[in-house]
Amino acid sequence: MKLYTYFRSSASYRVRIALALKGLAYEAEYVNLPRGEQQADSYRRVNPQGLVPALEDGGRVLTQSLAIIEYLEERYPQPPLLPVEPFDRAYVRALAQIVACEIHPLNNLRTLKHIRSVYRLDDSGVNAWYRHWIAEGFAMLEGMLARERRAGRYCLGDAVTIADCCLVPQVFNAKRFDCDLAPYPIALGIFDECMRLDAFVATQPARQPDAVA
Ligand SMILES: N[C@@H](CCC(=O)N[C@@H](CS)C(=O)NCC(=O)O)C(=O)O
Repeated sequence: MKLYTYFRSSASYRVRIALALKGLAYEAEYVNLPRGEQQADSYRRVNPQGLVPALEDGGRVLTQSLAIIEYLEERYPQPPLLPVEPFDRAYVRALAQIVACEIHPLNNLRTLKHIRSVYRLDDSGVNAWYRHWIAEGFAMLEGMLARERRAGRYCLGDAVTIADCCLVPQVFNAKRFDCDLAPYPIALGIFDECMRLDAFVATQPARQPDAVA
């Protein structure tokens, strides 16, 4: 398998975690987002969306991190990243989608570039935008985790799921932008537990060969 990835890409980090948890080896192809390599013709031939991650398996290309993780789950089921019971599966998918649909697209590189150039926001304006959507999204996550009371060490009990694969990279992003995460103790506790696991530690941004300060 070949993973097109960028160290700071949280969507790529989700997939790196899933691959690591399942013990799947891959070759990494680095796509430098600040340099705009995601827009290059050579990469657009791999993923016309111009986004990372993309995963090549058996000569075919998969895109969109959640679809990639679900593919890995179906093709390489052990250890499972989805629970067995349908309600539980929908629950962890919902948590994953709060991150992937309600937070991440609003704070993506191309969104930030767009608001900076079209609406003439300076650094402090962009940071305020970023922190606003982190606060809204994490309040949703924390609210759901608190109301359902189903978290154990991880989002659902004591087994890592797709929800944890999404939560941890989003916490990394929030920390990078100095967001206040104190109001989300359940989410932070889960983050701390995940970061005891090699699969989350080895795949974190700073440990990637393409990482730069
Ligand atoms: N929904 C997509 C999001 C992919 C995405 O937005 N990736 C970001 C990096 S985390 C990217 O490639 N951004 C490039 C850009 O904004 O130009 C997924 O889950 O894979």
